[in-house]
Amino acid sequence: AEDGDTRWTKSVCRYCGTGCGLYVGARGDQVVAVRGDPEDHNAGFLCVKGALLPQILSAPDRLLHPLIRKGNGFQRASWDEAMGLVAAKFQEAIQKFGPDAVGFYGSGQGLTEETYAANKLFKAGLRTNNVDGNPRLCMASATAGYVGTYGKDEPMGCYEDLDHADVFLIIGSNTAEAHPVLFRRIVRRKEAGRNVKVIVLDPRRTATSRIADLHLSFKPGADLAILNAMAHVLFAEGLVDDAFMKDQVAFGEGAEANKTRADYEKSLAACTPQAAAALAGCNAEDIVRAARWFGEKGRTATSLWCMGLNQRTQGVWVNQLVHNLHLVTGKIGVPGSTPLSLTGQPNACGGVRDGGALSHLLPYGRVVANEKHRAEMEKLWGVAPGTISPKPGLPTVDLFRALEDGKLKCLYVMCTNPGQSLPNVDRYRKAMRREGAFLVVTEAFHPTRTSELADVVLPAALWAEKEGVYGCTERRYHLLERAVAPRGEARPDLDILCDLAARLGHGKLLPFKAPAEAWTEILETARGTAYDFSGMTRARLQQSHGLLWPLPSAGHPGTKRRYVRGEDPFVPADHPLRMKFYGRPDGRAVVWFRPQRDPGEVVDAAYPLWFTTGRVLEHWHTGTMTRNCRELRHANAEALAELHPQDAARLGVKDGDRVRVSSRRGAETFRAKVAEGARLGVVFVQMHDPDHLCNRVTHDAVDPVSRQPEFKICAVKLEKA
Ligand code: MGD
Ligand code: SF4
Repeated sequence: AEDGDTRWTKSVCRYCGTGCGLYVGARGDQVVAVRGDPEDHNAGFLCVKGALLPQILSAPDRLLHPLIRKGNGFQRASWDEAMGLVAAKFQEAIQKFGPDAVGFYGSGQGLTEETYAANKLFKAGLRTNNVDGNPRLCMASATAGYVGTYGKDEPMGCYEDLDHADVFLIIGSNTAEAHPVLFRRIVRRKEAGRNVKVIVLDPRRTATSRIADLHLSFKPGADLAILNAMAHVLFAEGLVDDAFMKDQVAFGEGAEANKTRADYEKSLAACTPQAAAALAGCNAEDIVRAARWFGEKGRTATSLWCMGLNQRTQGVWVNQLVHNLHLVTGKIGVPGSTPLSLTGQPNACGGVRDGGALSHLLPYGRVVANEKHRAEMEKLWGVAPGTISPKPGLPTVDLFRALEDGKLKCLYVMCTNPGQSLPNVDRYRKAMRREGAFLVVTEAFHPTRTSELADVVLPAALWAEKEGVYGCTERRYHLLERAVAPRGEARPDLDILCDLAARLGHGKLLPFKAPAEAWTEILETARGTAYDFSGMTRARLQQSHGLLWPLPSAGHPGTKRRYVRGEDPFVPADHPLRMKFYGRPDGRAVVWFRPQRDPGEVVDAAYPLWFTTGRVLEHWHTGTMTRNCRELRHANAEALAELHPQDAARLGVKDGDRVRVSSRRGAETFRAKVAEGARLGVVFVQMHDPDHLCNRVTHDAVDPVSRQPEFKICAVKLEKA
């Protein structure tokens, strides 16, 4: 639409997994404004990051042409020269060492078409499953939690559930800062004055806990005990739904869902609130109160969680313990009652999880290890039977360890900044610069903490400079339309991948002249799966303000609540029960007994403080974009080490002092912030500052199932620097 000299195109915010719809206003080749889409789920609202998006496109450190490393610096190169070098290196590595000598590391911020193309090129063309991405650092535990409990990934609920919830259980999520527009919706619900209760489980007092009716602070890692104790209270006080459990739920322990309700109750017997409180350093009465509010009959309950649960060596288990609360109370699949994992990134769901762009996955619920799934994808991708390797590839931390030990020779990094965002980052920064390793980075900015390590840096078109699909937390897919031309010589990642495919002799696999052509192919790969959105044509996406799958035919309106009779097209209208968990063969969801376990590292005499990391309102991830916005940079300039006043007094540290935080892996210096909200014994640092890398300190231990690293917990000491 035109408005004076300003053209408005429909798009989505570049940042968090809330996925706010917006319009981009451009004049000539400049984006001059954004405004929230009043017809989208965000009702026209944007947070401060979204509102300041226009500044990032014209930032002074935009990369405008390809670069090739020369010694310790870089030289400008032509696209042909740079792509020729990349293709030659990849070809040489595959010829000499086989397909698994190369890999791809992508992002929950790439467009769906881009991630799809990379996945197809590497798995069906180059024949390696070494395709992983930053959703491994972000949502892998949520994914494995859903798959273990319901048989399929992705939440069953939707944002509208927030408008109907009587109780919010917010655990391991600082929603107010990380998902501000969703937080606004929770606040609005609370202010509507229907005795809405907000329970926040978080070791720190945060901007989110400010609205809590009950803030339960606890020792990092002790939340498994608390959630089991809540389940204990629900059974002890008869706050469970017997009929729902009898008809819709199975019980399990370990890997098998072969237990009974009686077995489960027996396992819970020792999980008393008193035992949990003693372990967690909180009040037993608070656990009881939280369980009573959650379980109260006739009231709805929604739980929300994010990295505080996912970035853990017990990430999958603790996810499943949240699902348990909903399944034993039957508070699921009705407006206002749902477990809803908040997604970190704007397209971790749509592009990577749904699109199957992790090392063990294939598109739309298929897995590498399943012969039938491989055969289906080989047919859809038009490659010979047996082309896709049956061996799952390397998940993120292992991928970078393979770069370290020389097994991986070439890595293509797209739309992510692992030189800052990996845990124990100095180890992997060294691996990226190892003699003999070849690192390609496609980036919109330079230098970043990864591009500075690369052999070739390729300039990528950014956000409104290209077109494609994003899929956010609630299974809502949106089309982002191109508003302006890319800066300088930058190209959309899809173009770059198609160019690379052609140079590697796989042009036929990626013949796409435009993203819409890739989308048409993607619809076919989703058809007939539990993700089916084959009715979501480009034209419908253009006309809509986001559509929720399943959406299996052109006329289908989309699905707000999955697995629910009368809403989900895959649950027969005459199904005798109100829900059908069709992801599992018996149609039942599983309540898993998962006992408390310690995190990967615990405090001791040498490293007596807990260390935890996360996001702040003003910044996005590694800061490449938001630190290019003047107002955001000024509002929150630098990562500070936040600590409790008593810890500060004991260590002789005052506000603003320089302190050195060290763990068994590495150390970094920060200025101290003595914060009332900090928990005694816990230090918090934001992850966004490229000049103060908290990941020098974090732990690269991973969850045994999801392989997601434990960014949220490790042991440190703190001294005045
Ligand atoms: P981003 O800053 O999002 O961080 O970490 P990263 O993904 O590494 O990196 C995206 C990069 O893509 C930016 O450098 C940006 O400039 C570039 N870019 C933007 N648009 C485009 C594009 O269209 N194409 C290309 N090619 N590049 C583009 C995030 C990661 O960090 C994640 S997902 C999580 S959940 C983890 N969280 C976390 C934490 O909580 N604590 C600590 N300590 N570390 C963490 N690391 C993880
Ligand atoms: Fe963007 Fe998230 Fe803010 Fe919405 S809440 S405007 S998606 S950063």
